[in-house]
Amino acid sequence: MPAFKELVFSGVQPTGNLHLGNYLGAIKRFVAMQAQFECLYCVVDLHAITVWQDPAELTRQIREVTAAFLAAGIDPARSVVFNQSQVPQHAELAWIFNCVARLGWLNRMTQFKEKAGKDRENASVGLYDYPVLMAADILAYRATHVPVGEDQKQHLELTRDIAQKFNNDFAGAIQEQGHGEAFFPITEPLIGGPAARVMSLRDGTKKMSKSDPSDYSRINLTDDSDGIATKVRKAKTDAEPLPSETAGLEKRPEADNLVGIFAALNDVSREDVLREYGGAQFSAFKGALVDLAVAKLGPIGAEMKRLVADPGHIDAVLADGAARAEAIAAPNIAAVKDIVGFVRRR
Ligand code: AQP
Repeated sequence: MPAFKELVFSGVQPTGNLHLGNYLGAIKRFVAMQAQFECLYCVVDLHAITVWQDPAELTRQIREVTAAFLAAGIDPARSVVFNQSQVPQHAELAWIFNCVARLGWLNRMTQFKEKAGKDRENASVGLYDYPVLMAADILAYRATHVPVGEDQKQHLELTRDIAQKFNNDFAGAIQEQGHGEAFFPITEPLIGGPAARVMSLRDGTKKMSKSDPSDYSRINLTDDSDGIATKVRKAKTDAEPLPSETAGLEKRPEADNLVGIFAALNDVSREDVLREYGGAQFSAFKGALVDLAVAKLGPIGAEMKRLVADPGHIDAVLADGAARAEAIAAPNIAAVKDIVGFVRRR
């Protein structure tokens, strides 16, 4: 595999209720990556409409996710911050990838099965095709690294399969046109840390999710201190005190979840947390977790509120990011069209 320039891409859907899972599994890590990589962070509005979105709400939520990016510490001068629908190359490449990806591959995607539920016949074609668009999002930039939560692992494997198949199917043209052995990198998923999968506060076996009907299942980034405190205090736990070692968290999903959240918020490991709180009752541990969560999330929520009050500024950030994103994607997609054999305007 030839060496590709290191580039990070990731996205978040503007589908409301941005929560602690989105923050710890994704956005907080996006911020950290800026020190090491050139990064593109995308508000994936084309993905959002795979399920019905009220138009006015969608507009509001695109700005709110952008505000969350900025409030959390993504620097739009350094990283490219934009919304997907402003860069037409995502949809263009998705169509070409629709013709590379196989039905059998998509049929295995568990997220579609979960999201479509029993009424599969009534799900949108877009929801089924979601992972192909995600591959296009990443590969339009020939991104080499993608930080995501664990729930996206299977989709990233599909991205790798699509890149590999495209490189194989078009190997001759890729070589002839001077791109070497492969046009697309085999993207590296960056999944990890103590909060790769943050679970619901009401049920430690279910992922914390935007669409959970219970607001007590998640901490929203816009929750105020009282809201955060109430939700942490009401979080489901068991009757035992915290163990001193991580092995003691096995088969205790709620305890494991709260310890993981504490560790991720404080940039330490589960082991470090248990070294300090092993033997503590949940009432004491939850008190410490409330203080930590309010200290870390309070300023982000406040800054989000300040930023969304100025939609003109947010829209300008997105427009600038979209122009910079398109400047990277456009030559890549032009090259893909040549590789595939399309005749194009020059
Ligand atoms: N619970 C989670 N723990 C860790 N990471 C998570 N992510 C989502 N939930 C968790 C990560 O957040 C990023 C953005 O997610 P998304 O907006 O693209 O959509 P999603 O994964 O579908 O988010 P939800 O909350 O789970 O939405 P619904 O309820 O609609 O299914 C991704 O990197 C994701 O891994």
